[in-house]
Amino acid sequence: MGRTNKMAAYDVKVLGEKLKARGLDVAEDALKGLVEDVFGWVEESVKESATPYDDIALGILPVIKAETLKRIDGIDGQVG
Ligand SMILES: [Ca+2]
Repeated sequence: MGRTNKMAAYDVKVLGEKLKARGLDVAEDALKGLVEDVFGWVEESVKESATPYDDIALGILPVIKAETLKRIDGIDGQVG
């Protein structure tokens, strides 16, 4: 439960609605691919960047990615 808004944490329906508003009406498989690519891109960038300030993200990104993918997998109501 968020403290300042009514969105449930990591609610993939909210993410889906945001993408739809941008003209991206994506199904479960496409959303999984999108999340894999975005998180992969961020992780690679964190490792390659000269600044040490983003390194802290490396510890938490895999956790957020796994949680997000788990929730996306529930979109079609079946595992896989
Ligand atoms: Ca599924």
